[in-house]
Amino acid sequence: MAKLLALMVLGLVLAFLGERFVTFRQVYTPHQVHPVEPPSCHLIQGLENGSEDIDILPNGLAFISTGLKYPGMHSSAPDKPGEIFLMDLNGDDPRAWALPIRNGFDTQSFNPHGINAFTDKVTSAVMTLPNSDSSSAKEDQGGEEARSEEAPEQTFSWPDHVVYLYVVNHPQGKSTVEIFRFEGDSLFHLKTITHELLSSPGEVKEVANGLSFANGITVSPDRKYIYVAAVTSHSIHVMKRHDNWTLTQEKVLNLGTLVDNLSVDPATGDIWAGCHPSGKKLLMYDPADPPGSEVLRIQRLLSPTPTVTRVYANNGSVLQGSTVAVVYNKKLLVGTLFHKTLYCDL
Ligand SMILES: *[C@@H]1O[C@H](CO)[C@@H](O)[C@H](O)[C@H]1NC(C)=O
Ligand SMILES: *[C@@H]1O[C@H](CO)[C@@H](O)[C@H](O)[C@H]1NC(C)=O
Ligand SMILES: *[C@@H]1O[C@H](CO)[C@@H](O)[C@H](O)[C@H]1NC(C)=O
Ligand SMILES: *[C@@H]1O[C@H](CO)[C@@H](O)[C@H](O)[C@H]1NC(C)=O
Ligand SMILES: [Ca+2]
Repeated sequence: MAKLLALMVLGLVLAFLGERFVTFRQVYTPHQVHPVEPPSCHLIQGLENGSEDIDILPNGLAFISTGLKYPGMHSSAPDKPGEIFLMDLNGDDPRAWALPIRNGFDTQSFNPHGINAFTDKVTSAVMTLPNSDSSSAKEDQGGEEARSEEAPEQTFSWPDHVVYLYVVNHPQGKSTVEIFRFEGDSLFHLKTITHELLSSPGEVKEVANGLSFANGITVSPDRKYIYVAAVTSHSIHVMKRHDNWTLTQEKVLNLGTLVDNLSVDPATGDIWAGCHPSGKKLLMYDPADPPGSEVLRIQRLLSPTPTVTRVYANNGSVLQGSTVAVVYNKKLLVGTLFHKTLYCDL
């Protein structure tokens, strides 16, 4: 989202030059937010300074990046390093805690942006989740605010699998990719990738054009379609992926809101979109008139008549600047650029 904002500012400048006036008008369309909320939602304790990206493993463990700082963009904790939080979505009342990072990683300059978990099959690996009594977990999620109910001891064992977390990091304004191995209760830093291609790709092939602000990208469960959120044209583009890695556009679904990230529910194939009702409020942050949040579910996107449901909408009084919505087993997590994190039972 941050890169998106920087580009949006550029887009606005271009708009003033008359080139992209339509885009400009769309970004600034006032959008009244009427509240919508699933019956059971609450904010997650300890995750109130952004949760830009969320990735959920097939077994219900969610990784959440927090504390993104990006030039020209609001941050609610400018002096606090970023962190990666973990949540186990299998319990009734899951809580989140910061994962300690081991192996000499510079946590002070950690500024995580996008994250992706990668699971590798190996011969044998067992991971243990800390229970709620674990002293490090208690300290990390903030003392007396910790939930009083003791979670049962949980053991995450996934024989034959090792989980790696790939994190886009912006330490001191640079861009790197950090690779961590998830150790059940912490992250073990394996490697920092600093490559010139990260900032200016050399060999690239254009596979799609004409998108306005391509941001969230995801793949259909059968891997045949690519879904791209085109933020400033308020739409999702559906591309068919051919065996030779070319893409052809199948359809465009207009959603009337700034679509940020997309995720696919692996169980149903539904698409979940974190959206921004007002680009203006997001860009020019005013705590007295904050940006709102919106989550859309798109069912049967490939059919002639997809169903779009506004699952969550709020004017910013509860949740500001939603970037991502991810589901696991009828549970919904909504992340934000710099604000809180919402959990709902669907
Ligand atoms: C959300 O967008 C950011 C870029 O703004 C990207 O790094 C991240 O991976 C995206 N998350 C999802 C779930 O698509
Ligand atoms: C969020 O940031 C503020 C300002 O730095 C800080 O006081 C607060 O403790 C942070 N909250 C969490 C849960 O990290
Ligand atoms: C790639 O495959 C598609 C579908 O089979 C075909 O229409 C297209 O011409 C191919 N493009 C190239 C560059 O080979
Ligand atoms: C946002 O909604 C709440 C409750 O629905 C309302 O009390 C508040 O006045 C609204 N704020 C703005 C800025 O519209
Ligand atoms: Ca991601």
